[in-house]
Amino acid sequence: MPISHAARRQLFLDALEGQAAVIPAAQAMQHHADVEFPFRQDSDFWYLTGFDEPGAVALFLPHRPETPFVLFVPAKDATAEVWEGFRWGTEGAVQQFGADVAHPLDQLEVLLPDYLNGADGISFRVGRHSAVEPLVLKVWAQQLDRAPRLGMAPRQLSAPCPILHAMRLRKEPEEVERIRMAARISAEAHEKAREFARPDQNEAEVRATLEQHFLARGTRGFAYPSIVAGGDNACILHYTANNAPLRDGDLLLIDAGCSLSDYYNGDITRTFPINGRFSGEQRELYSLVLQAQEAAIAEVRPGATAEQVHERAVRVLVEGLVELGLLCGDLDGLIEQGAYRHLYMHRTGHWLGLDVHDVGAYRLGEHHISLEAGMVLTVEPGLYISDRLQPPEDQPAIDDRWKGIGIRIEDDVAVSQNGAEVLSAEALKSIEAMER
Ligand SMILES: [Mn+2]
Repeated sequence: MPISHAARRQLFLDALEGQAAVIPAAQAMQHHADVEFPFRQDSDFWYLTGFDEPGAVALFLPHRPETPFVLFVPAKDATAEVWEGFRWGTEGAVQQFGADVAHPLDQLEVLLPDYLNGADGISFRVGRHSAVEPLVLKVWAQQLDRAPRLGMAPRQLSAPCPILHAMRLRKEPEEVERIRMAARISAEAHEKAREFARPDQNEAEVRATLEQHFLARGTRGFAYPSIVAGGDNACILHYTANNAPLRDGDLLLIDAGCSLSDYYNGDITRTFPINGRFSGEQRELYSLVLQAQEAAIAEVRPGATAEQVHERAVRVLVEGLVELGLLCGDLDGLIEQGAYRHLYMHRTGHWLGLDVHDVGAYRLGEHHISLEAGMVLTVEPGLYISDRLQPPEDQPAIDDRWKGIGIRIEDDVAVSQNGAEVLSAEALKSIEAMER
């Protein structure tokens, strides 16, 4: 079954309860001079429309049941299309994308007041859409001004995110299938990169291998800037320079995933010895991270929480670090005080979907969100012992033999009816598979 944007729109319209929603597309972004970045659609807009042109605006109007879905799109323009490519125009918006009515973008300002008239409220995310926000606020202000005479006006401006992001957090089976595909292609790229990598290459060559595979497999390319980090560079969590030589004896950490044509993403991290053999210290730490990751994945099931998954990883890591003499103190005390954070400073995972760090709450107040079948999250513990690392006063100094080691192992995991499915399992991670 293909993904049904129409079914999502119906659910969204029902949940709006009489409020009108204004959901803008992403704008084209300038790279330099008259050159733009490759276009990336806004995920909320994409989720509801599947329409991939910049600058468009979708209206959801439950108070107008005859025409609840209105699209404003870039107008057909023969000259512009010669330079920038095909546009669907208003006819395509209706025929291909199911809009009840479509208008050229330049009519938004004139027509928006009328469309929003009669709604109980306006649902619009402030702070994110600088081109559309002044218009929405102006229309609302005008309606409030006229309310005493008209006898009605939208009473509130609300955020669409709680509705929309609760929907996006719970993936349809067709979405899990797409993430499975993204994870598979990403896993293939990791396998290729590990087979390719050798001492004295540059990080950039390994990056090229990964991204060559993403493109050859028909994806849009990387989902986020690939991290190809040899040795100490692996201790920079968002390292993207990817231009240092790979040294014999170092580990190589690769955090990379592709984005499919419909924007579903893979997000995988693997770490392996560049020369094909772990040193003793590398092996100790790698097997500890792997043990933590497998224990954390084993926690993923309906009814558990992302917090429990994180806590499990932390407990295994801290236990192992105490055993290795890299932490000292009482296990529970170390965990409670976060005394491990100089070695493991990030969370164990995040939701994964149309955004790599996907939308959806992790907690509501004090209540942690329970995992449900159809949710997809990453599980990615790590350990980072930089050359520059200064442990806190009350923790042991770290011997040089442990320095310059950064390890993370990350898989994409779908919550299933009775447990979990590792979508990225085709990227190997056993100690034996990492060596050659
Ligand atoms: Mn991740």
